[in-house]
Amino acid sequence: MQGLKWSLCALLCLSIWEESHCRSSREARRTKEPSLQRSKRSPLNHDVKKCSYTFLVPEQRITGPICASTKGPEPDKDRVTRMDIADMREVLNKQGREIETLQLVVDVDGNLVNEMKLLRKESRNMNSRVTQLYMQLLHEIIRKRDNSLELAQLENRVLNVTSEMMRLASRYKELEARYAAMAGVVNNQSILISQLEEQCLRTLGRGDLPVVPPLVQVVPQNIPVNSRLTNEIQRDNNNQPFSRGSHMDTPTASPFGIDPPPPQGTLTSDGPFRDCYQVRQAGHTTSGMYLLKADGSDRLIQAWCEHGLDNGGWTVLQRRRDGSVNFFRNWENYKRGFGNIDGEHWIGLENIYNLGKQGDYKMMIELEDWTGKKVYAEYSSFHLESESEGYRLRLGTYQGNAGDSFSSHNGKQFTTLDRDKDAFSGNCAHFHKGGWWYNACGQTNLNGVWYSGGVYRSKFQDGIFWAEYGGGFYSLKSVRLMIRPID
Ligand SMILES: [Ca+2]
Repeated sequence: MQGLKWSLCALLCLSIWEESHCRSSREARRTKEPSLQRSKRSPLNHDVKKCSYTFLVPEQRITGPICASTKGPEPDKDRVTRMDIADMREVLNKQGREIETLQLVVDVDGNLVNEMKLLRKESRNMNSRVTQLYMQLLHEIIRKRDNSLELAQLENRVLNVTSEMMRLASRYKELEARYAAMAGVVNNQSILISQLEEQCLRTLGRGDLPVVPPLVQVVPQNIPVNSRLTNEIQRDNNNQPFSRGSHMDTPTASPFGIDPPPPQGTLTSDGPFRDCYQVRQAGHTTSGMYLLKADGSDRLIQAWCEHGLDNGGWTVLQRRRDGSVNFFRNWENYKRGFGNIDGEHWIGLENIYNLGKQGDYKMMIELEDWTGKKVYAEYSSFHLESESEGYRLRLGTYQGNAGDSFSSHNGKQFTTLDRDKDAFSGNCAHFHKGGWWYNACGQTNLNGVWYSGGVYRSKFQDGIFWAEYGGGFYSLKSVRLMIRPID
């Protein structure tokens, strides 16, 4: 309460002093007197000065005893200051150490910050990489979906092609059946015509003519399809068989191997060899003409060695391919051989006999129809008996895809126009226009007349036929008879 009264008093005195000071200032400005008058006027405000003894009087004589009542002497002051300085130094040192510690912390924190920055940068890189991988994954998914679509389209196309193939196959079978029926009609008509011709001759009183051999009536299921049937069926055999060079069709490639057109004069300086198998063993791999000499024979043989078929080593005994050589010949010709070794030829019965008696041989007969298809008939063994036995045929068992039309000739002697050794009352060579191991007369006539186009029209079955493959009125395009030692 006492303090409050002192405070109020002090405020009152302060306001009075301020008012009087301001009034004296205004008076001073009004009177424009020097500041000396103000110092003279100060005794007039003595009552006010008594109230404000503590702070407001500027004279030095009042201040000492009143305001310094709590302060100590100066020597004490100096001693405390030195202690304070020591304390301060200690504090400063402490603070310095703390600053160093803080600096270390700051450095560590800076490293942490840098590390954090690096981690953030790495994180950003990882994010971009993840995004990139995600895009790649999306692309891959899209691509796979496209591939699966493409695959489905291809499958559809394959299915369509397959159904189309099946449709064509069934159509082909229909055509084959129709062709077989037509070929049967042709065969029957030929037989009927022959019978009618015979009846006519008898009616005309010429019944003393020789009996005609029975015609082959085999019409196999797989008749070679021939697009030229309608043209060739009307051809007469008298116009066809021996016109050299008029039917030089190039044979198609053999399904068994390479069959190039043989060059002339490929006879090697080696040899002679006992057979083409020995030629092959001597290292010759090119098909061509080679000189042979069978064991126990002084006779040199020019032969065609086939090395492009079934490992090679085949000695070709006979070849037909273009009708360039006449095969309607006598005994002596068939005994010695004729034709061109690099084309159509017959190697000779005596040569076949000499070759065959050297060892155990097998026979391969290769047939080609007019569509270029090749089939074969193989016989497990083959040799001929001597001329005194009429070069009797000795065959083993059949295997192949041409059908067996040769076994019925097994054990038969060779017949030519001038030497009839067949089982028929007449001469089969006369009717079939060739030389062969005729029976009465037989299921095959590979030395017959070379007709162009396949199915032919003839009074007798004199074409190059193989009854099990095409029937008696289908003349094959090319034929080869070959032998090789049994493996
Ligand atoms: Ca006879």
